[in-house]
Order: sequence, then C-alpha cells, then structure tokens
Amino acid sequence: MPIIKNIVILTGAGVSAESGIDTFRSAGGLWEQHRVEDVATPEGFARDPELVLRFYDMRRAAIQTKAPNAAHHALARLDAVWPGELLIVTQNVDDLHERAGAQRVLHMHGEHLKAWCTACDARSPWTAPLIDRPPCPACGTSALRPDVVWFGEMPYRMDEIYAALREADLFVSIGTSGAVYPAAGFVRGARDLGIPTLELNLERSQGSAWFDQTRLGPATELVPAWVD
Ligand code: BJW
Repeated sequence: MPIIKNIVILTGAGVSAESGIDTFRSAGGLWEQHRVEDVATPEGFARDPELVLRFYDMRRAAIQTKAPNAAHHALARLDAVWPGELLIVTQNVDDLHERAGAQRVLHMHGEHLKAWCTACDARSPWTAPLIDRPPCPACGTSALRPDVVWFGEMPYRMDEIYAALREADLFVSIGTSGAVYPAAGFVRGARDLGIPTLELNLERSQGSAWFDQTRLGPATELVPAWVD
C-alpha cells in the first residue's frame, strides 16, 4: 500500500443534501423545477435577468438558514489534522465546508455569498438580494451578478486544481453525479496519473467505472467512516 501524503477531494451537491440543500439532478432537484438554459447560462441571464436574480436570491437566502452536516464536519476534521497537502475542490456554491471549519477549500463553480461586478470585475461578499439592482460597492454601477459559474463559462482556478491533482496520492469524489465537465473528468485525469481513486456517493456517478473503489450510502455516514 503506497504512503498517502497529498489528497484531492472533489465534492458535489450530495455532500450538502442532508443539510437540506437541493441537488440538481435528482427527483425534485433544481433542474427539474427550472430549465438549465434559463437560469444557469449567460444567455439566460441576458434574456431574463430578473428570473435569474430571483432564482439565486432565493437560494442565497435558503443556504443562510442551513447548517453543515456530519460530512462537512468530518472533512473539516481531516483538513485540520492532515499534515500533507489537502485540497477540497467543491463544485458547491454554498459555504458549508467553511462553516464546518475547513480551510483548504476551492470553489470551482463560485460562491452564493459573493457578487461579481461585470463592470469593474470586483468580487464582494454578499448576503442580500440582488434583484433590486443594488450598486457595486467598488464602482457604484448596477452591474452585479451572482459570482457563480454558468454553463459555457470557465470554472475557477483550474490551474491550481490540475497542479494539486498532479501532486496527489489519492483522489476522492463525494456526492457528485459526474455529469458536468471539467469536474467529471478529474477521475480520468487522476487515473491517467496512476493516482488511486475512491468514490463516496448515494448512487453510482456517471464516471463510476473509472474509480478504483466505490462506496455507496449517505455522505453523513460514509464520509465520517472514511475520515475517522
Ligand atoms: C448524495 C446524497 C447524499 C444525493 N449523500 N450523495 C466535455 C464533454 C461534454 C460537455 C462539456 C465538456 N466540457 C465542457 C462541457 C460543457 C459543460 C458540461 O459539462 N455540460 C454537461 C451537461 C455535458 N461544462 C461547462 O460549461 C463548464 N465550463 C467549461 O467546461 O468551460 C471550458 C473548460 C473546459 C476544460 C477545462 C476548463 C474549462 C461550466 C460548468 C458550470 C456548472 N455550473 C453549475 C451551476 C453553478 C451555480 C448554481 O449552483 O446554480 O454547477 S451546474 C450544476 O452542476 C452546479 C454543480 O456544481 C454541477 C454538478 O452537479 P453535482 O454537484 O454533481 O450535483 P447533481 O445533482 O448532479 O448530483 C448529486 C449527486 O449527489 C448524485 O450523484 C447523488 O447520488 C448524490 N447524492 N444525496 C451522498 N445524501
């Protein structure tokens, strides 16, 4: 068994599901209630900004009423004690990893609690609604949008993610369907680099066959069992 020093952990909506935050692709999930093209693309935002801002205002308000669960807490414990490199690459736009105490978190699809000014490029902490077209704290124009990555946009900090993967001795994927690229491709990248891969999920992801090992069950049980 090779010695594990550096770990990359990819998390998806399934890690926050038991905190009461809707996933995207399950029955009753967000994409069953909304057309993806309407609410999660730059074209949808250009067509109907009010619809998109209302959708994100509702979700931004909702996450502030939720709390981290046992899976977030277990990952935060691991982050606190792990002596090697560790990176939690999350596709989630909630802040539950941070509220559980994790420090080494990278939000590749952005954050609900930030607004991005498309006029001056400033990113500002944001908890309030955006629907009223408030001014950007940096430049005063009304060009704020949610600081999230929509389809067709470039996910954040990809160079850092690929650099961490190249140095990793273990890749773990938790609660993601493997339906959205480039995150869905990380397991194949890890495999090509000869890195052991582990999937923790309620159901098998689309890329399940690429993992060396898959454990099925709820994140609040599987993640603490893996960490502790
Ligand atoms: C539990 C559980 C419990 C439930 N316990 N588990 C290559 C091939 C084909 C297409 C493309 C490609 N490359 C790019 C594309 C296009 C596109 C894409 O992927 N399309 C696909 C639909 C095919 N990708 C993009 O446009 C991306 N940009 C891009 O690629 O730029 C170019 C580029 C290329 C290469 C390198 C660098 C750049 C951008 C994607 C942006 C995604 N944005 C969203 C919205 C964010 C804002 C918001 O929240 O509204 O991100 S879409 C949505 O999906 C969100 C999520 O982060 C993402 C992934 O979803 P996730 O987390 O997997 O959730 P679900 O619901 O799908 O799955 C839940 C899972 O949890 C399931 O597996 C359950 O089993 C599990 N679960 N309860 C444990 N209790």
